[in-house]
Amino acid sequence: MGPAALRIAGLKKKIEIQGYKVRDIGDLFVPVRDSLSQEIQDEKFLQPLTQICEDLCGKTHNAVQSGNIPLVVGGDHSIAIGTISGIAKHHKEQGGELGVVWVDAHADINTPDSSPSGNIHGMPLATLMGDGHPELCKIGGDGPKLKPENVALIGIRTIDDDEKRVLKASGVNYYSMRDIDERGMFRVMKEAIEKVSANTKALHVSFDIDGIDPRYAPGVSTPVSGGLTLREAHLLLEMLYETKKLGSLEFVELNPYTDVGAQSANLTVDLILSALGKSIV
Ligand code: 4U7
Ligand code: MN
Ligand code: MN
Ligand code: MN
Repeated sequence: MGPAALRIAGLKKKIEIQGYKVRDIGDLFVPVRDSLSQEIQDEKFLQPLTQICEDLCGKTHNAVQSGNIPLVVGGDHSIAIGTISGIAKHHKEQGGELGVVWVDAHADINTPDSSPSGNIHGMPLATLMGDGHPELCKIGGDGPKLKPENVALIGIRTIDDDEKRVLKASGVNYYSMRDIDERGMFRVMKEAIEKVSANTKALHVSFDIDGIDPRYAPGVSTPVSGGLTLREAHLLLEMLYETKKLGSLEFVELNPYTDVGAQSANLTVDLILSALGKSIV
């Protein structure tokens, strides 16, 4: 439902007004959840998610290879496995690495062993660094897609007990809400950008809408209070645009069913515009 709400909010038109040529390639094939067997549901949709991510990987790979900027919208954050595998594959073919800024209330770095829920949307970051379900880890080729030092997690404020250990041992750069409270978004982002740019050819942003405080973005499935303000979220994306290295974007976890009117959908469109260079003056 997320992508449908963004289309109704005028996403394509608004990006075009900013001077881009936009092609909407439509929705990926996603089977209707309730039509799937009990066995597949018990496996937390691992098999359909693998197919969706393989499809998506091919599409983002094509997009970056042909010089386009893929903008992926969702939907469940599991899709980041497909999105990033395709983009990282392209940079590997060019002998370079991808840097990622991951905005989220959660750390999304659970492994199948550490996860309390088994839900794959809590595991994409670990999967992309090579620790996850084998069928997901091999999408876009064997081996890890991201190096931990090229990743920065921003806005985290709820992490499972075992996941904390995984996060600390991972080598990923992370900035919790506490860090943003203390240092402000500007200084946090300056440092995060320095870290993820140092050894990379291009940057990608994986933006989970639940990173924003639910008073601004209620339309998510797993709201956590104490999140980013509207302006903090815009500043983060404005700064990423200004690096001139942002080559791909993903905005996920928008859930129109829990939205208040179209508040979160409209806000997501505005955030995407900031990431694509819209400035106040
Ligand atoms: B999202 C969780 F247990 N950590 O792994 C898990 F709290 O993509 C939540 O960031 C994951 O929205 C949230 O299931 C995934 C849980
Ligand atoms: Mn989800
Ligand atoms: Mn989240
Ligand atoms: Mn997430």
